[in-house]
Amino acid sequence: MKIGISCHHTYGGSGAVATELGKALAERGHIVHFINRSEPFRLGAFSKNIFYHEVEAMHYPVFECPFYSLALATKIAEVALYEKLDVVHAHYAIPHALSAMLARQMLEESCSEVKCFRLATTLHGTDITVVGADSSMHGAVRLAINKSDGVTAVSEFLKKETVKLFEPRRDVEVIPNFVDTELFYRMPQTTQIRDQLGLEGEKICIHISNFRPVKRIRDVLKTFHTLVQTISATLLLVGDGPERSDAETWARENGIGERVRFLGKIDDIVPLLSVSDLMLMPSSGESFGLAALEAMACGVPVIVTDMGGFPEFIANGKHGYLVELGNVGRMSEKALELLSDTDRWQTFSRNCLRQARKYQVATMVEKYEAFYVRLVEEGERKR
Ligand code: GMT
Repeated sequence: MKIGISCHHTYGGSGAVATELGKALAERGHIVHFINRSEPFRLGAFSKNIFYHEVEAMHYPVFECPFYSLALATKIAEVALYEKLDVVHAHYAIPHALSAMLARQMLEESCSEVKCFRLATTLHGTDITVVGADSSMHGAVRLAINKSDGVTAVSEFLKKETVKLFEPRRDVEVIPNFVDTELFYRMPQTTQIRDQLGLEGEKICIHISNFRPVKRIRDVLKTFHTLVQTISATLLLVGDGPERSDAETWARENGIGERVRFLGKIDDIVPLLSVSDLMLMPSSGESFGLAALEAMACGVPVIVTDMGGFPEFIANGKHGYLVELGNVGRMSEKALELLSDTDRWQTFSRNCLRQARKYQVATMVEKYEAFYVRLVEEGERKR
C-alpha cells in the first residue's frame, strides 16, 4: 500500500507513534511518505520505503504568520496525486486531518477522474481534551472527525471523551499505543551510563515529557522532594517545554537543585530508562501515556494518576501505583515503599516487561493495516 503520514514533528507522543508506525509499515513493505513541517524527531535513518516531504509555508508581509495548514493541504494533494497514495493517515486532528480533508477536495476539484486517497485519522489526546474542547476549535475538530473515512483513538478513555464532546457521526476504533520491545529493553550494562551521568549508587527517578501544564511537573518535584528526605536519589527530567523554567526555580528554591538533573530533549531515552528505578507521571489527563509504556518496556515501574488511559494498561500494585490526582503525599509514600523493597521492585519490574510485550508494535501495526484495508475496500465499493 502507499501511505501518506502527517504528524507533529516535535517532541511528543503523537509524533512518536506516527513515526514508529511509519517505520514499521515500511519494514513490512509498504511505501510510506511523511508529509511534515520538519523531519519527525524519531525518524532517524532512511529506509528504501520511506520518503519525506517537507512543507514550507509561504512568508508574505501581509500575513501575520504563514498559513501552514494550507501549505500542508497543498503538499498532501501534490504527493497524493504523484505518488498515488491509497491512504493518508493524519495524526492529531488539528491541523493534519483538516488539511488532508482539504487536500482531498483540491484533488476532486482538479480532476473528477482522480482516484482519491482514503483519509484515516488517529486522535491522540489533547487534540480532543484540550484543543478540541476549546470553543475556538471545537467545530474544526468535529468536522475533521466527521469527514475522515475512518477514525481511531489511542484508548477507550479517549474514545469516550470523543463521543461525549463531539457526538461523531462515525464509529471510533481503539488502537492503543505500542512499543518496540526490541528497541525498548533494559540494557544490561549500565555502569558506563551511570558514569557519564555522574551517578553513584543512588536510586534514580525519571520523568519524560514536553513540560506542558497537563504533565504536572510540580507534582513530580514535590513527590521527589519528600522522597529524598528519606533515601538518596536523583531525578532525571527529560524533555523541555513551557513549565521547565518554573520547575528549575522550584527545585533550586526548595533545596533539591543538586538532586534534579534537567537533561533537555534527548532522542535515545533507552539508556536513561535502563538506569532508572521509577518513572513518575502524575499527569492531569493522559489519553494513553506512551512514556509510561516505554518505561515499562525497560523494566521501570511507574507511579501515575488513576485517570485517563493509564488504568487501561497499568495495574495498581503490579506495574506500579495509580494515585489520585495531586496526592503527592501518597505518591512519595508509594515511591518510598517500592524503592526500599528490592524483592517487590524486581517483581514489579518483571511484571512491567511482561505487560509491555502485550503492546508490541507488530500487533498494533497489524491492526492499522487491517484498518487501512477496510477503508480502501469501502472506498472501492463506493466508486
Ligand atoms: O503529551 C504528549 O506527550 C504529546 C501528546 C500529543 O498530543 O502529541 O501525546 C498524546 O498522544 C500520545 C500518543 O498517542 C499519548 O500517549 C499521550 O497520552 C497523549 N497526551 C495527552 O493526552 C496529554
